[in-house]
Amino acid sequence: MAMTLEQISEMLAKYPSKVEKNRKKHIIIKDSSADRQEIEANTRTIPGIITNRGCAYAGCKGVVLGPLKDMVHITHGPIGCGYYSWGTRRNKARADEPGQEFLNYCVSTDMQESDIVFGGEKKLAKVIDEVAGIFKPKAITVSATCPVGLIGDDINAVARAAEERLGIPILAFSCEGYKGVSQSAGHHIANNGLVERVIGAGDREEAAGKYPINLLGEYNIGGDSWEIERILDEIGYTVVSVMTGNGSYEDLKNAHTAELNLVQCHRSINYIAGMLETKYGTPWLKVNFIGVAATAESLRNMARYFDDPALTARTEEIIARELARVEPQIEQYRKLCEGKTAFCFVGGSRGHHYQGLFAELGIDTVLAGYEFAHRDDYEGRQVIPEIKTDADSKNIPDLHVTADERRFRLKVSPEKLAELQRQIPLSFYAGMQVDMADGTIMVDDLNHYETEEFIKLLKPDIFASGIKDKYVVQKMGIPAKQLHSYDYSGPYAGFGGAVNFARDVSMGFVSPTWNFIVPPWKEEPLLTGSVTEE
Ligand code: CFM
Ligand code: HCA
Repeated sequence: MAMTLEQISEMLAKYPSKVEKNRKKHIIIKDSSADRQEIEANTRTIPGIITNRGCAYAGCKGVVLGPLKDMVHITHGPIGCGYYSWGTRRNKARADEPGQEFLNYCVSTDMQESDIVFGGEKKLAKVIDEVAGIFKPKAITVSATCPVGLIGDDINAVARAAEERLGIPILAFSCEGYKGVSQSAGHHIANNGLVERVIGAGDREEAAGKYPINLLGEYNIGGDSWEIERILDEIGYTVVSVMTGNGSYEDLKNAHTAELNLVQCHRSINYIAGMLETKYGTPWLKVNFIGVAATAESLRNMARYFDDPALTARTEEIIARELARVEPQIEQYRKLCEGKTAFCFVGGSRGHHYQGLFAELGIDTVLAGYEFAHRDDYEGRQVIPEIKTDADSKNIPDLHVTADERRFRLKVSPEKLAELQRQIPLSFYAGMQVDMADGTIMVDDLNHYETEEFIKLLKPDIFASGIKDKYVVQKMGIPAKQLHSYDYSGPYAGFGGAVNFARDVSMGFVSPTWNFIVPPWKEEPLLTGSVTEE
C-alpha cells in the first residue's frame, strides 16, 4: 500500500507547528520524475522527541575506537557512559598476541562529585598509570564524556605527560557527548586522531604481499569482517588492516602501505579515506559486502582497479563457486519471504546496504532511513573523471577526478588509464535515494511517534532497526530484526552472511509468536489525548 503526501501531512499535523515544519523536511516520498528531492539530514533532533540517535562519545569511543583490540580504551567521566557502552556494540575480536586483547574490559575514571568540583585530571593520570601497569597495552586511548568538557579538564595535556612518563602512545579524544548532533561528530573526531597519531607510525614502506588493501568502515559485527576476509584472502588480496573491526594498533600503524582503500561504511570513515588520499595518494573505492549481488559487484570493481588478468580470473572463479553454493540455499528461504515488505531504519549506512539483501529474498523495502547520516549518504556521490597530461609527470598522464567539487589526482599507467576511463568511476556510489523505488518513503532520524504511525499505515512484515524500538515494534505484532547487533547472530556480510540473514529473517516470519499478539490499533486505546500549543 503506497502512502500519500496527505497521509504524511495528517500524521505531522499532530505535532506543534514548529515541530511539524521541521519534521516535514526529513521525510520524502521517492519520485524520480521530480527535479531534485532534498532530504534534510544531520541536523539537531528537537528536544523531547524520542530519537534513536547516540552521542559523539558513542561514535568515537564505542564505534570507531572500540573495536581496536590491543589498546585499552579509558572513558574519562562518571561511570554511566563507560558502563552503558560496555559490550553493547558487538566489537568482536580475536587476540593476535597472547594477552593483547582488552575488549571485554570496561575502564573508566568513575568521576565523583569531588572530581567534578575540583577537576579530574589527577585521577585520569592515575588511571592511565594503573592501566599501563596492569595490562601493558601497546597504546591507550582516553575518551572524554560531557562533564569533562564542561569542567575543562585538559585530557590532551594529561595524555602527553603520561606518554612521556610511560613511553607508550596515549591518544586523547575530546569527544564530549554533546558535540555535534549525533554520533557522527564522534566518528570524525576518532578518524582525525587515528590519522594523526596511528596510521603511518609503522616503519614498513611496502605491504607484505600482493594487492594490498585496507578495509575501512567494517566493524566485524557478528564476524562480518571475518567472512569478507575469507573471500579476500582466497582471491589473493593482502588485507593490511581492517578499520576497525577486529582491528589493532599494530596493523593500523602500517595501513599507509595499502594501494587501495575499500570503504564499506562511508558515513563513519570517509574522513580517513579522504585524508589517506591526500596524504599518501591512496585512492578509495566504495564497496558493499551486504548481499550476494553487491558482494560480487564489489569484488569485480576491486579486480578492475588492480587490472591483472590473473586476479580477475581468480575473482570470477571464487564468485562462481560461492554463487553455486549459496544461491540454492537462499532460494529455499526466499519461498518464505517472497512478497513481504520491510522497514529498514539503521544508523548511517545499513539502512541502504541491507535493501539489496532484502530484495534478494523477494522483500520490498517500503520505508527506510538513517539515524544520523548526512545528505551525501542519501544522495550518493557523483564523480566526473577527466584526463589531463601533466607536463612535469614524465609522460605518465594523471587521472584528474572531480567529486563533489573536490579535485584529486591519481597516478596511473597509460594502459590502466584507458581501462579506468571505461570502468571505474572510482569513489562513485549511489546513495539511498538513487536506489529506492518510486513511492517508497525515506525518513531521516525517524522517531518513536512516527514509527508507530508509519507502522499503522503501511503494516510492514518486518521492521529492521535497533534495540531501542525492537520491543515496541514486536508488541505491535511485527517481527523486528536488529541490524546493529544482528540480534547476536551473524555474520550477515559476504556470501555466507547472506545465507545466515535469509535464515534468520525466515525464522522471524514463520514463528508462531505473532498469532498470539494483538496489535494495539485492533483494540480500544487505553488513553486518548491531543497535543496543543501554548
Ligand atoms: Fe557505519 Fe556501523 Fe552504520 Fe555506524 Fe552505528 Fe553500527 Fe549502525 Mo549501530 S559504523 S553508520 S555508528 S555501519 S554502531 S557498525 S550498526 S548505527 S548503520
Ligand atoms: C551506538 C551503537 C549502536 C546502538 C545499537 C542500537 C550499535 O549507536 O552507539 O540502538 O540497537 O550498533 O551498537 O548503533
